[in-house]
Amino acid sequence: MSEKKHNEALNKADLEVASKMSAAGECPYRLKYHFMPPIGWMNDPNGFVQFDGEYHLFFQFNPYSSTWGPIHWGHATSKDLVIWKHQPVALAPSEFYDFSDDCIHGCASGCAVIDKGNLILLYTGHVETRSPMQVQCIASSNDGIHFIKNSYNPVIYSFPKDGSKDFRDPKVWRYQDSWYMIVGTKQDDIGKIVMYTSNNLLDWTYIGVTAESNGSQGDMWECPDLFPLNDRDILIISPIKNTKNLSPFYMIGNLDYKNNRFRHEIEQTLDYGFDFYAPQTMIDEKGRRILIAWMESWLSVKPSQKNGWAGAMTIPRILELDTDGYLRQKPLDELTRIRSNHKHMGPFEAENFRTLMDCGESVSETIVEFDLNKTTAKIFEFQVRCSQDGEERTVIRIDLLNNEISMDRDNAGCGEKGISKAPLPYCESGILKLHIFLDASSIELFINDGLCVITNRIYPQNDSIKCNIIPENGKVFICGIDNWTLCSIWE
Ligand code: DQQ
Repeated sequence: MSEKKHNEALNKADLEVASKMSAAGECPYRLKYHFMPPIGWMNDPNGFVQFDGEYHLFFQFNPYSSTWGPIHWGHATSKDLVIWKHQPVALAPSEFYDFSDDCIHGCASGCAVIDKGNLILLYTGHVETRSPMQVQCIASSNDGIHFIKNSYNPVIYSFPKDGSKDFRDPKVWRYQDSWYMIVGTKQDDIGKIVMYTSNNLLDWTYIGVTAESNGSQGDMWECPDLFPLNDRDILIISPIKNTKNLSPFYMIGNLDYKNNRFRHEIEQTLDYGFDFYAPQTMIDEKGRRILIAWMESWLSVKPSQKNGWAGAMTIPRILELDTDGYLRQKPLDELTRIRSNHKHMGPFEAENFRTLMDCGESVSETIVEFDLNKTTAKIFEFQVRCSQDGEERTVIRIDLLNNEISMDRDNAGCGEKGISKAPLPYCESGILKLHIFLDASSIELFINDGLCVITNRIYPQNDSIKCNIIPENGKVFICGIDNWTLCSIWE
């Protein structure tokens, strides 16, 4: 009975996608090698997993509009995390625990696990007008494409005594012989994660609070992720802003299963850009811990909305722990497959404004290394996506006096403005390496092999493709620049 309702809602959503798909394709801001929805609105990545050799990415999806609305789980698969194939919608609001007549909320964020050869999705059913407002649910599939909601849903109905009605985004993993689930929540304006355990994914026992904000780390913790990396555990949180302007952060520590406590020594911002939220990780069959995030932010101007779509994912990033204990995020190796048209420049010195010919294409990858030992300028800029007259530009500014690196999009086109600032990572060798991924409406900057990352959406004109280097009061020494055009992953 309920399967019928769900299938009807899924068919309706798929028909909507099929009928509108060509419209979005016309938009100049469609990305060439980043994942994005076929049409409609997309936010958080969900259920990121490898199943039977194939990568699956689900996402918060409203097929009916380019703004947030009745939330479905969109779905795509990939053999290499580079080329994606859109699949039928996986989950649609249809039941008392995830559907309401106002149809605003629905199947909120969650994760995927594999159990007995089935692909299992765990998600939050959100009905704003009901109490409890958010409940945890489960759906399963044996072919990885068609999902049936469990008749036992919701598998967690009430929020725990340490939480509140904001109780969402389950992340589940297996440890020894049990399943563990963390869920984001809050109480008295303190963001928290709470933990449950289960033997069968259906009956869950509450354990308690695993970690919580120290008062300045957000009043609600969304989309938690907790996983081992080498001999440490990493906890990732997307906090709702409290007094500080918080973006997703990670903590490096250890999870004490016996006492259900996560203790950490290191806390860092995951990405210093404006457009990075709800990151989710998975471990693949090669043993790599891979992260992907929503490359967008809730409140920004989104120029693509008038063309019927909004939202994109970052490129996948491999997470590694450095010998000094810090986290590095490295661009997925497989992305080198879409490189073409390689150009190399350098070494050279620049003393004045200089345009780097052949280096600013709108869909490209650039690696530039500066030798800071030989550089005398204390401040210098590397500008990308510049118009011929230089009026339009996205500015990466290196400030050696204040040990700061920033990305200024005040003149970057028709999107949101603002300057993202990050501490310049320490480099003993004196070599500063910038690894820049440009797409039609995005820039991701990896600094010193991913010790620091800045991700932003930018909306320059198509022909703003110049690249300039601008030293201030001194010389900049460039060891070399490598640049590639990147090919489209979409047919
Ligand atoms: N977005 C989802 C929630 C999550 C939030 C709803 C984070 O489940 O907490 O679309 O972006």
